[in-house]
Amino acid sequence: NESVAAANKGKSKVAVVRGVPDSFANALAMEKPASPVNLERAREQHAAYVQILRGLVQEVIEIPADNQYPDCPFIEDTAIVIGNQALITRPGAVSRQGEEVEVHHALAKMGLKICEVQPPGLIDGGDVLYASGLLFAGKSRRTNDDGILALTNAFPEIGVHPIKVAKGLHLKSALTCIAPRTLAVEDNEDPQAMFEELQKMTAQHFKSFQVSVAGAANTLWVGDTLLISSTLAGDLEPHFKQFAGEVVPVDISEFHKADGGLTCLSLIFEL
Ligand code: CIR
Repeated sequence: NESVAAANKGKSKVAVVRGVPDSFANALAMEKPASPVNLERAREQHAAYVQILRGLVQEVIEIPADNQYPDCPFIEDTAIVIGNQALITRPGAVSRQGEEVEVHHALAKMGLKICEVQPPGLIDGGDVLYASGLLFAGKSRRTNDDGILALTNAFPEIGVHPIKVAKGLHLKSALTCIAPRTLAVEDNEDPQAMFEELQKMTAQHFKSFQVSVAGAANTLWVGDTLLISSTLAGDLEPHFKQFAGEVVPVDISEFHKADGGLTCLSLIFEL
């Protein structure tokens, strides 16, 4: 979106992250992981992820963990920020409702314009893809029509395309943007159907890069750098290289155990 791009000119990139609570082993997971979450390793991996972000953005803001919310490191789900507007979500999982309160405070302090999702709306940021000026929202087990309506009202100048997420957790579990008009798409039936739906709505606006490993299409594109999961997408590093100046494999295996990917662990925007 050109008006958003113009408004962002001269601004600096900020990442907001949230620490790993002692309760992290109780984070939600669709399937019980093969080995239990190792809290110490999760904290090391989180610190390494934050360190990488420090090299890619001007400022990293860390919100302390809250033991009451085992899933709180997955901060992406609690807000959608575009330009100077933030939509504070109502997370779709009941155990996660309340995580957004501290994020609301932090974003308000930064001077962002804030609006909130009202009940019965539910939306997780993991279902929101902002790619090449277009906004897509997964209609998933976590995000409902009222949540998508709240997103539409928060960003009226952009307009939102809803996409059905039948199987996975979130829209961005299956596809993410890796370069201008280019999406990494998991090579499975459901993600392929989502990509086709997306193409229909946008008159073939996007190219796709097919990713064969489950979860490996969740990448994080910051500036000219693409973060990929070292454990899921490490073998694909040479292929990803055609899209970005630099590809950085990051080990977040402990977060994968709780269905988390690279996008989930931060909110990144221009301020
Ligand atoms: C959850 O089930 O909500 C967390 N265990 C994982 C959230 C992952 N977030 C994301 O993909 N944006």
